[in-house]
Amino acid sequence: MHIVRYRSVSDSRPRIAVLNDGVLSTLPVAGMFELLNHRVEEVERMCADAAPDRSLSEVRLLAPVDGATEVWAAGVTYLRSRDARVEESTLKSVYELVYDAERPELFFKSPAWRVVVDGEPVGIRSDSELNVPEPELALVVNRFEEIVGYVVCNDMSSRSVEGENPLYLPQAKLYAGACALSSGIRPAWEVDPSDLAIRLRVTRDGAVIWDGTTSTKQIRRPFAQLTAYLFHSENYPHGVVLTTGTGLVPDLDFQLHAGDVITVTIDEIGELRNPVVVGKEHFDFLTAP
Ligand code: DO4
Ligand code: MG
Repeated sequence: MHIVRYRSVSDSRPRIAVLNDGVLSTLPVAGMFELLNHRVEEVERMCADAAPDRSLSEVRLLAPVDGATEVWAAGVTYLRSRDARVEESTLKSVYELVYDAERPELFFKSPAWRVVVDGEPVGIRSDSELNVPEPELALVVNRFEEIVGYVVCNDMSSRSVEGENPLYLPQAKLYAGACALSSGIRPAWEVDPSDLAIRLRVTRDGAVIWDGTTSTKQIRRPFAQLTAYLFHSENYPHGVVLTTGTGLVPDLDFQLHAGDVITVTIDEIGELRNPVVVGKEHFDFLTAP
């Protein structure tokens, strides 16, 4: 089962539904933001009570966030991420220190309206030479700091901008098309996230040019520690998505190009596939009325 946002041709207003074997059961909420105002046990009850009302083939799936829900990201939570950043950066010690520190690295990634979904493009900055996808498991957290479910995230990153100076992190991480989420939220009551395979595959002109797999078991920090720091001094009245960091980073000789297709798959959670484009002009659709 997944929880999705969808739009149908007969109704311009996005709706929230449970998706089960190609059948949608619409939920009586105004948006995902309202669902994330409920306790997990209430969300579970609402999902169980929903009645099937349409087929997946009649609708378009949207990004799984809306309202004032924000996407935040944890960084350097896997050894591979620490080592890759030490390799690329002019200031290596910040990454070694944060990997071992009690306080995790957390950064703002995206408001809901900038998030792209499966099938839409992801972006590369036109002033960046070295760019990678970051395949990550993301937590969907309600206003009470409870994990409601999980989605697949691609935390697109400019290695050259971040590598030049860690203070450029917001420019390396927040730009048009940098945050992609899979459309379906896999409910927390249905899955154990402690050892899920995360796979990244990049194809160019139909041929695989990068393929790798890791497991959520390799993460250095408990999810509850990440959410505790996120909620320590801030409130998320419409809930929040927290992506938990990457355990897969290609070597420095790997470069994304326009036209590449990135596929991130997480066992039991879902799949996210996006073509790569360069430049913000490809993302006018995010601001169209
Ligand atoms: O420290 C920079 C960002 C790290 C990150 O996004 C990751 O480890 O996934
Ligand atoms: Mg990341």
